[in-house]
Amino acid sequence: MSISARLKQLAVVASLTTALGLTSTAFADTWRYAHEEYEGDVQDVYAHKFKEYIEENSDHTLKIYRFGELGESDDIMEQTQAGILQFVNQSPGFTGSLIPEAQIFFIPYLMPTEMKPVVEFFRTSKAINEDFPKLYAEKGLELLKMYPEGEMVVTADEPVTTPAGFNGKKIRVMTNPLLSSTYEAFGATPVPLPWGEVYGALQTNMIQGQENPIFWIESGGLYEVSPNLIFTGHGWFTTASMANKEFFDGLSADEQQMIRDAAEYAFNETIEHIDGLAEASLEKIKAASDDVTVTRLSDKQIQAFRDRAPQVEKTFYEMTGESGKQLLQQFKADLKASQ
Ligand code: 6CS
Repeated sequence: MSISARLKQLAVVASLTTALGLTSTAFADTWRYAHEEYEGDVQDVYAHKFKEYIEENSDHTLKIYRFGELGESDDIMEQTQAGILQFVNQSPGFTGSLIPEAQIFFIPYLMPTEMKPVVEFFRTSKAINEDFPKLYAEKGLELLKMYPEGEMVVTADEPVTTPAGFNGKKIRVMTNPLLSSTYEAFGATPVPLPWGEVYGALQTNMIQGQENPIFWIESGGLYEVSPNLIFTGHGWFTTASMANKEFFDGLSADEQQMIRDAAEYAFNETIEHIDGLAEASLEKIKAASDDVTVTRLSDKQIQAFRDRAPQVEKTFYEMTGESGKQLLQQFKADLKASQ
């Protein structure tokens, strides 16, 4: 068959497909999903469970890209908004610069430190499951799940127990402005950096500390260059999985439901994975290094940091206006209901 005859034949197939209401998604596709972490880390567990469900319940395959394979967190978000990737897992620590309301997770001492009520909150919260999807949709994103990864722990060049102890210390923060305000309120000098620069900056003493969940402090080897772990109890590392909205809207209702079910399945499996993960990771860190110290602030010491939370809340209102105010009200009501 000549090339022009073949092209004509393809055009007929394409118009028939459209006439029958079939989209390209009726065929087996390879979808692309990028996240921010390494093999076996929490986002990687979530991604593989999501993949497992999709591949068992459809003809599609999911190709997963880990940290660094396609760039930094902001790069994979750009690629998703541009439709190059169908799915992305990006944490509000970075999304906060795109969606100011996502910075709500950086108001300190909003969330309890215990895991059970935190998980219940993510499962049942209207703010999380109804209000946030609308905010993400405005940026061309279909929010699938927000989920916790672990309690935030600060690491520094010495054990810090008071806001004065942070004076003069440069502490790395993820790149959203509210988190900088939190560390300013805590007495430190915040330094926003993408993840790829954190280890080197600690090693060369360009920064003197950072915050992250314990599993990440272990898997990223942060304890090697920032060995003093400080449990301040001020928040949880939260992350989110989402799809390019145009891609998602173009799928059939059944496929959209299958993707939502995959996200639900991945959420439940990930919650099981993080249960006990912080404790196990801390044991690994202690076994690997004699330099590590662990400081758990007393209630009185925590109060000195907690007293600084209202000024961060005020900054959140200034950054987000009426929309942020309503979201925070709902967020607090949902937290109360989940405890
Ligand atoms: O601190 C960060 O930037 C990274 N922390 C975690 C737990 N996951 C990914 C993120 O990029």
